[in-house]
Amino acid sequence: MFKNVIVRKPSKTLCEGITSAPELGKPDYNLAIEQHKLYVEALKKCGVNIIELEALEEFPDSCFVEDTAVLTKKCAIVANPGISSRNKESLYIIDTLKKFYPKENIEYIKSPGTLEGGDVMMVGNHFYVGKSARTNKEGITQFISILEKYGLTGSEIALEEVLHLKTGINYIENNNMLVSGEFINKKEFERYNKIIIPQSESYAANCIYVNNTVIVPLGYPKVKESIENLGYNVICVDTSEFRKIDGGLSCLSLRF
Ligand code: CIR
Repeated sequence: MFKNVIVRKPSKTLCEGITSAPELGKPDYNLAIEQHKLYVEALKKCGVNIIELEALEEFPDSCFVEDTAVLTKKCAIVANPGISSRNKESLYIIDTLKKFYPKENIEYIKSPGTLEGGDVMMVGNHFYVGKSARTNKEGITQFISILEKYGLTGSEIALEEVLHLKTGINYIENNNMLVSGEFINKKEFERYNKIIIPQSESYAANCIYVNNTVIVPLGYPKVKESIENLGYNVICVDTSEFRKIDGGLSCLSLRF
């Protein structure tokens, strides 16, 4: 069960966020704010306490708060984002983490190690970590040794196509794994019940499980139906403005 969720309001500078899909156009700030509100409403329906942080105008991508930390039952790990325009975002999450974790259980990924939370997928006490353009080998080594200090485990997954691990694969509990593209045939995920995301709906591989509800991006009917067929309660949330800058549902929150 998740008790708490941290989100950060989108900044007005959002339209300058990093994107690999400029053809989708720039995000509309007012619509992004509206969509963010509905995202928070959906999370509230899942029974969690919401901690909403103020926008950080100097960081266009800062609403993607997931990338700044990894929160486990035993410790919080402050990330070290691997792209310069986002690197200092992680400094702004520390004060909030101190309200939930004792100081000695707050750990840090240190340079030259880099790691972004979007590259980390939690499956029980095991954490899969994507080696990506943002998360490097040294970051992964540091991350796994921190996990092991707390009796948790981690393993590396090499990424070839996607930005972050969770851009393409997400665990929705009960052994169910949403898999798209490069993850469909990866041997590391053979043991799970794989829900194959069709190429036409690949964006919807990024769903979030929160207390027996799965939040699914609006506009991906095949994915929605597959998840409903597994017996989950499903809530759809429109994330069109965040998609324009490579963001999805998981990126917008830290759930713990
Ligand atoms: C970035 O490139 O960092 C942002 N425009 C998107 C971050 C998405 N975050 C995530 O997948 N966890």
